[in-house]
Amino acid sequence: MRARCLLRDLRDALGETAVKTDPNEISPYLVDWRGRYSGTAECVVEPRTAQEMARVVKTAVAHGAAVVPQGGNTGLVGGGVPSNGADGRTQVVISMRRLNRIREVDPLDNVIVTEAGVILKHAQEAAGAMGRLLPISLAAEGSAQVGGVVSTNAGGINVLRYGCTRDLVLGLEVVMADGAIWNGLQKLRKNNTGYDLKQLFIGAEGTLGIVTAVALKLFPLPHSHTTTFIAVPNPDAAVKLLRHLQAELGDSIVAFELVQRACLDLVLSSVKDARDPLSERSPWYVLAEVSATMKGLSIDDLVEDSLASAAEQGFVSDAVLARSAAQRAEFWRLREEITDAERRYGPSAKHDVSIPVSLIPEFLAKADDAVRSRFPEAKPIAFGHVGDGNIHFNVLAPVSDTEAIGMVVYDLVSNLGGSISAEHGIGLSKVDLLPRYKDDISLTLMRQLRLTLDPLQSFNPGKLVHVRPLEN
Ligand code: 2HG
Ligand code: ZN
Repeated sequence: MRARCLLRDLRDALGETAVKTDPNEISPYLVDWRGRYSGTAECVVEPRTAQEMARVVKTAVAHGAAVVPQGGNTGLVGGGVPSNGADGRTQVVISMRRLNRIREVDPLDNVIVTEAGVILKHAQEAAGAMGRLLPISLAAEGSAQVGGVVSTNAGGINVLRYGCTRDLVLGLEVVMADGAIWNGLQKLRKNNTGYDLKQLFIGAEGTLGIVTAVALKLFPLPHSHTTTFIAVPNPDAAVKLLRHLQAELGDSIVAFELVQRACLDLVLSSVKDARDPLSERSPWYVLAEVSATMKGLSIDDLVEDSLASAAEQGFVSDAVLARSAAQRAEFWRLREEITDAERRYGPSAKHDVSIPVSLIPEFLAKADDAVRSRFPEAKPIAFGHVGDGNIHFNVLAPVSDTEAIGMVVYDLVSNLGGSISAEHGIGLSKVDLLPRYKDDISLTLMRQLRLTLDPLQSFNPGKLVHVRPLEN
């Protein structure tokens, strides 16, 4: 009876077609793309404006239902799908799909304002059409949406040069738990009038409010790129190579990705037409991208000279520069296909961790040893954004071993002063682990914030942080 009223009120608020209940139609919204997390929902709603979003929230709250905002459903921690453990409450999935207007691209203020459901790639293209760069870039950018990028504080490949999403957001529009629309969509680079409220919602995984629009910083488009696929003997050499290149080329190094040979093998064996760019096998590789924002610079020559001197010092065993846009795309495809190739191979335990860059070699050696000795069948494969200390230490292993492997890896990360989530977030996958690795004062503050901004716990229940400490 209650659910029928909820549906009727949602339809009154949004119109018939924007409230979906057909099981076939809504089933893709109830499970994450890896098939690891799923739950049930009364319906999927598709608001088209912030005002409609406010109506959805008010209606759901009035019925005691919970709302689960969902963007492109490309997340890796189960943050965007309904949970099974929402205390038996009715859940409404909010698809951001139709909230998809680019409101403004302003090349003078270097700002783009997009709604939350805009696909990241479309936002990049809109900025590019005005001669500007939106630097947030990740493998899932063809389906990830801006609202999800903000709500997970996504990282990606360009963090080394441009920072993560948190550093790139100038303003937000957010629907609060009481249905109020907070217009914090400012374009200012400086605003020292108290708490930086937008930061609360960035990386909050939809637990404090629902982001409906975002103002993001834009940058000059680079005039040229040099992309190079480099064989390195070990991770220690990769870190030394990074510092060597930075000393010579400064912050023109945009991306610096580490790839273990096992990742390349996975991609080569499952991606059509993929081929090894180098003739000899190497245990580790770096994919680096250097870009020049100044006109007329021949960076290929500078990069070649720097790689030659790095080779003399033993940091590089071989390297090849992309000689065309197609080859550049090919190098990046080898890196970006790792996640899909890993999924095709079978189940894996994912560890999206952050470590001080200097400790990455120690972490990789210790984690590899610890996992292989305790789980002889498991196969660690490591890759990631070594330039900013973010390693994806994934382990091909049965789902039943995921938790135990996680404990081994995360304890090591914690002992090295790292974080159990660098860029993917907490979602459902790490919500029970967070109290083990985060200090009590932080947890208390997070709970207080959550209860203050969403007293009835209507936003994305069961994700990110439990509002009450877990019983031991
Ligand atoms: C990447 O860096 C993504 O490609 C996905 O963050 C990482 O699949 C993963 O674990
Ligand atoms: Zn990543």
